[in-house]
Amino acid sequence: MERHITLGEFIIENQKDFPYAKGELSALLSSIRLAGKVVNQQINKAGLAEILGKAGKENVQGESQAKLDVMANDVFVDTLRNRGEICGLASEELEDFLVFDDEIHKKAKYVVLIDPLDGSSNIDANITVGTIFSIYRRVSKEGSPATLEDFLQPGTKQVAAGYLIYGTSTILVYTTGKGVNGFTFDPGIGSFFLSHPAIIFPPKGITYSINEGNYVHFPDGIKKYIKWVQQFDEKENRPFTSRYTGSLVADFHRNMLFGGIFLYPEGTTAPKGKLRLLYEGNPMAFLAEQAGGKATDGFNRIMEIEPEELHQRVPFICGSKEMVEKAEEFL
Ligand code: AHM
Ligand code: MG
Repeated sequence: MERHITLGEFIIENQKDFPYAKGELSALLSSIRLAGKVVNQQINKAGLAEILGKAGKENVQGESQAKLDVMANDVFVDTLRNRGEICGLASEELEDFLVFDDEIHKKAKYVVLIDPLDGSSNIDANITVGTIFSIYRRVSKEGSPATLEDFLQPGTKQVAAGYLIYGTSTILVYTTGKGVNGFTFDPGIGSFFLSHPAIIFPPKGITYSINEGNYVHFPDGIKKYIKWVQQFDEKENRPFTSRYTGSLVADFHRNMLFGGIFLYPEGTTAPKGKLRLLYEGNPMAFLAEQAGGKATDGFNRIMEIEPEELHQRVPFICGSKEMVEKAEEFL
């Protein structure tokens, strides 16, 4: 039987890529893996455990929280707090970042930003959702509590980023800046196994993902681009195919495997787009670039944008490099 590499083995094996590392990043990735397993298990039995539906509260962005949003947030916060690898955490579900300031955490080098359950409006319909994470080295002094500056770093400073996709299988995809690898969870064994080594974004594809219901609100360039993808051109395989789930993780994952472009532009109802720079845009941009794809707000590389606030939104165009460059020509 072919021997499959577990995520744990892979993390340890690749630790040597970080000459300064003392294993904290590996331990942190292992904590994320553990939290992901717990969330996966909860999601799988959600219909039985009466944890579907709304929590009856809104998050800081004024969006109503699903019970599973709250559950996933608590699992990640508790799991990462219980271990000593980070000094602070920011989440889509929390207005302010959390400072873990007992002695062991204060000495930690890293901070984490997460969207604990992305696409959660889909969950009650049993459609794919995900968890997105982004990891930075702190800029504040080790030994002191984490500060806002630790979280407001441009995406180029990310040490690692990734997502869990809870789909037909559960897959953890991550990068530490040396390519992108995906690991499928085997629920019988309880481990993630390397199933998608060295993922490469096809340079172009025939799929576009956008919430076209917002068409009237889009800038002219985006409207023209949409008309262009729908135009007949046999040589270029147009019209392209439209695929949009309402879960960024799912749309991104499909496009990365098969080639495609995802767009969430600004519009009159969402002047800066909907997606959040720090825990949606940047981690996905890091993965996209590491796989040979591209991510832009239309004019700037996503990862070079200087963040100003924790829950900042950003127009987001991401996918196969040639497709993103074509879209930029229209803007
Ligand atoms: P969420 O983090 O609150 O789930 O919102 C982000 C999600 C993305 O996963 C998805 O791409 C987008 O919102 C869909 O938005 P819309 O319903 O406006 O098309
Ligand atoms: Mg989200």
